[in-house]
Amino acid sequence: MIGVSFSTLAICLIAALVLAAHQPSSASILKLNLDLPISLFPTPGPDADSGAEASSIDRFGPSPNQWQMIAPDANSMDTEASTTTSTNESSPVTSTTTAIDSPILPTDTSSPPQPTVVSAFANIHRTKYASIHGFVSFVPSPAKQATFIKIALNGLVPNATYKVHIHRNVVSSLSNSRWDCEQADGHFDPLNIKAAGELTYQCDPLRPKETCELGDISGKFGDVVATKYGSYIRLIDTPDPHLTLVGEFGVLQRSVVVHNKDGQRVACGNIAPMAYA
Ligand SMILES: [Cu+2]
Repeated sequence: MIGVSFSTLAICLIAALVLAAHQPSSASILKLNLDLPISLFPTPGPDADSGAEASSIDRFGPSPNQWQMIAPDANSMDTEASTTTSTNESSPVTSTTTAIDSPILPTDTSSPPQPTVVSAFANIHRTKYASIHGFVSFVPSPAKQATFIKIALNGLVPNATYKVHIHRNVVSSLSNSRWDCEQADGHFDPLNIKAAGELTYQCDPLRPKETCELGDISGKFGDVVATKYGSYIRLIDTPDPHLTLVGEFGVLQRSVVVHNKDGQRVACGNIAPMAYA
């Protein structure tokens, strides 16, 4: 009997020790439970969106420790909301929503204003027929009712005569860096002057609108005649009253072709924007 009683006493003693060992852990859990109501339900402030912020975080299941870190931010939001309310009494909630929840979005979704082309320029390139270089520029007159044309060329045959036209299409270079002016297609003739009399076409500079293709620069202003050095430069002092940069009679995205006396296309280049306003 004594042996059994001793054994029972020993078991009771061990059980008491085990219970004592678990006591701190129980206290810790109790403390955590006491803390949770404070951190999970922050003190309501004037800002309803602080609660919305808490709800969105709650969906991702944060631990109580995370809430302890979040809580100060929520408080600072409340402070910010209070500040906003004091400065903007009419719509405090809207202001706070913008400050906290709205992503950064562009305020203006319309496309930026397009620049206006104020002049155009054709770089003139060589071909397999000749090594002519230069440019032809187009600058509107101050009232933009007419266009000044400037031509500068070199590499011409000395004292030879050439014609310069605006052609309908753009051109491109070949693999040997010589340009293919056949791509330019026909003359720029939006008024169909030549269609009225293909074989009898005769440009009269005194009646350009009625008798000249719009792109017939040499017909309206005279041929290019090279110097003895094979160069040519001219600012045509009378602006062309019918050419424009853009629109129905616009020269942009077309090409300039230089013909020799046989009509061969010996140089050409595309008319591109040169300057913007
Ligand atoms: Cu031509």
